Amino acid sequence: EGKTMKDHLRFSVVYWHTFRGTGSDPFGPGTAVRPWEDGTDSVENACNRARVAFEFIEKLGAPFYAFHDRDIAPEGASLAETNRNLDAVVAVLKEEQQRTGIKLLWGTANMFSNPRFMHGAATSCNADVVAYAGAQVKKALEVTKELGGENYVFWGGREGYQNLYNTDIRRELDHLGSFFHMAVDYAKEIGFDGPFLIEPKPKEPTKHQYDSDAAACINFLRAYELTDHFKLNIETNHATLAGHSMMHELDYAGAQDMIGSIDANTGDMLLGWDTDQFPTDYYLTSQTMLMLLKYGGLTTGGVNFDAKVRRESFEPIDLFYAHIGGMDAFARGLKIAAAIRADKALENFVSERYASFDSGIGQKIEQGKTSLKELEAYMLEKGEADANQSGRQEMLENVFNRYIDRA
Ligand code: GLO
Ligand code: NI
Ligand code: NI
Ligand code: NI
Repeated sequence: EGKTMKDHLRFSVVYWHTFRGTGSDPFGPGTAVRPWEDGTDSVENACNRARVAFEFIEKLGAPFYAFHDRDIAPEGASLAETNRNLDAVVAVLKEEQQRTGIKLLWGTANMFSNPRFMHGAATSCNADVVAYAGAQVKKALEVTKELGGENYVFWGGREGYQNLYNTDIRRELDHLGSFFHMAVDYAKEIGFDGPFLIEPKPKEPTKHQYDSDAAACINFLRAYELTDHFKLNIETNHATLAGHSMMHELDYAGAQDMIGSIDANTGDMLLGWDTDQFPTDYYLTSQTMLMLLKYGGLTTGGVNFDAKVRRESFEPIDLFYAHIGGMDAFARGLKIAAAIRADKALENFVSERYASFDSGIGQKIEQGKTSLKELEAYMLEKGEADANQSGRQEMLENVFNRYIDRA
């Protein structure tokens, strides 16, 4: 398709797990060895961390990175001070981007860690929290624009509910819809023209997240007339938490032209939460790349490693091993997916399987040019023998295995 492997594998390193991750888990505090931290939450430390981050990304050879506003700079005593802190670190990031050529895949606002967001951000029951969230997104958009970010992401954070007895869903969804419209308007005003991406995720941190999966997000975007400005950022571990596969989420979104970018990681069959492990499974990376290729590949999006190393093995060198393992798994997955596509193996299954739509009544159905009356007349006249059998199904998993073995 005239694209190189690099065009398809726009790898991106996340600031939060990689440079801010402490190795903590629900049962204990951090264990990570982080020589770049001086133990303070100062702007100076943040600027130094930014330089170390770029040294890491540069050595890794990844073309992109992604951050939340609060990953890169400490919060101050007031919004104004917080914004000044951000500006100071952004100046360093900008220098480092220019020095290395590394680019910002996307920026986003962390509207879930600070206790003020306990009941959500745009869907909070407190209007002042919604206002604060608005101010935060305004600044995060400015910073993303300043750094040439190619997309801007909204993961729902705490946009959801714990309890229906005290929640007005209709109002909260309306607030979220108008919040996104304000973001679209402001992006236009400052000339930020990258796509906005919603990142679907169910179950955490609220019991029910409004953006639970691709289908829920797409429905929301249509209902609030936002589809011109938004696509999705699809994360593997979120797909599985929603009871789907990554392949399902990508295919469902792709069929509606809604794939924007991916957060690449993997869940663990034995663990029930967003464990954010680095992807190493060729089946998974092949299936992911197969779906991305099917829908034309990534354009502004990337393969963003929203992943962390496990608690028991967190030294700086592990960050290299983990990313390199993930990159290799995706490169191999891309080769396998490309081989499957070159053979048109799956397309052939699909065209054979739907052959009855190529002519006659099938064509009419496909083109929406028939009616229930006509379908009944057709059936009565033809007889239902063909309707009583739907043909042999191939063992497709076996087909997939053939390519995994070959590549
Ligand atoms: C959490 C999400 C989160 C987002 C990030 C950017 O489970 O994966 O890390 O990717 O906030 O939107
Ligand atoms: Ni993510
Ligand atoms: Ni996640
Ligand atoms: Ni995650």
